[in-house]
Amino acid sequence: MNETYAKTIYARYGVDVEKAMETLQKVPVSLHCWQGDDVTGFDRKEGGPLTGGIQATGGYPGKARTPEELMDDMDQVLALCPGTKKINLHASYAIFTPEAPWVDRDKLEPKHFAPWVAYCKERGLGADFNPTFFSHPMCDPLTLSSPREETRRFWIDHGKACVRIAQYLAQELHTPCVLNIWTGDGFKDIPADRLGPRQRYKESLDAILSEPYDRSMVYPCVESKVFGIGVESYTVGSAEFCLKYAAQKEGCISLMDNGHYHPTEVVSDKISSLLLFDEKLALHITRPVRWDSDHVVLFDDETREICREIVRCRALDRVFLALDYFDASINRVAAWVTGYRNLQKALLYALLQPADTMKQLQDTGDFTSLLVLQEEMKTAPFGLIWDAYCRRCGVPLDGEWLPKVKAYEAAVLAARE
Ligand code: RNT
Ligand code: ZN
Repeated sequence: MNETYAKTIYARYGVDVEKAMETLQKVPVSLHCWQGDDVTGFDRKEGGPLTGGIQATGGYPGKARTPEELMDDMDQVLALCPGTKKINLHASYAIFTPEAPWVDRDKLEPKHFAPWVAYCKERGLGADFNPTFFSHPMCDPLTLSSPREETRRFWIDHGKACVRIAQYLAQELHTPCVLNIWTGDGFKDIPADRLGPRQRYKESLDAILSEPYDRSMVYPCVESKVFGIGVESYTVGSAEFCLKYAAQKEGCISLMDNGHYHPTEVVSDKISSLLLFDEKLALHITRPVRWDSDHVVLFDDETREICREIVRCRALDRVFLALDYFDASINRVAAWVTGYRNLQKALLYALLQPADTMKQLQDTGDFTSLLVLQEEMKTAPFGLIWDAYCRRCGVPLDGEWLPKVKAYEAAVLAARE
């Protein structure tokens, strides 16, 4: 009844609600495994700090300590989120077993991810992959751009191992695998040589990507950044470096993380330019608060605008969408679910805009009508359609999922130290 009424309102603006829901249900969104354990991973028995200029702040209890716990937590999240899911793994989440004992990152093999493949197969998920160029003794602190040959060799070998693992994930799961390369390489203070590290980074990337892979199944990308904690003055993999690297490297695409730009720069304005020149584009959806703080993704203006750009460019099948945040100050499962559902909301919101009408108003110079229409769409009965979408996907509605997370917290998370 309510849903029917909501649909008539959208129909007034020429929006086909059924079609929007049907489209969204098929768009893959990658769930980042690292929200569940504050980017710790399983390959550092001795512990050690999170490095690379990123930080997970907060000490909320219940952090996942083992692969089993992380998988259990991810199951909770998957059950509470609508849409087509992939999972996003970092190399540091390799699972060591008697059949696949511990090796250092330069020697990782597909078998160290066999339990993740089993996990994905049981749930019909695809997987994306990331080499881990941080939180490791071989960061000197540079990695792929280090002047030390031995350091670069180690990390190039790590990168190549990850190409092979990405190929394995794609093959086993019959789903394309995004292989995202990000390093925190850079300097705290003003460098004496900006070119040298970038030249070495380029050569290291070339060496990694000389490893053979199937171009239709593995999508390597380079993620740029403006600065990190302790790396305030110079980032090797800057925006220009990554854009130019991807532009000239066959098969390599750009990844934009919306926490990685100057504070008034927005990724929503960059998407159309990249899509004009590149077939594919990858995004990390996050929320920067004053800096690259990786707060939980909200249903906020910029998240909506990013999604509207993708929809308006008719590029839902050309953009790889992944979440990237880590909040250790609240229930981690709730943090995951909130961000995932918010990205779904933003995508649905975008699909419910009368994009063609708006474009026509712009092209005919009727900016008055455009402004009015844009404002009216903000209060269209979106919540009712969101409910309908959740029902259609068989997941709880808003107001229904948090009690489930709280129950899981009481029964499972609270028992973890
Ligand atoms: C860091 C980058 C990077 C990481 C993950 C863990 O600033 O955003 O994507 O967050 O690889
Ligand atoms: Zn990122």
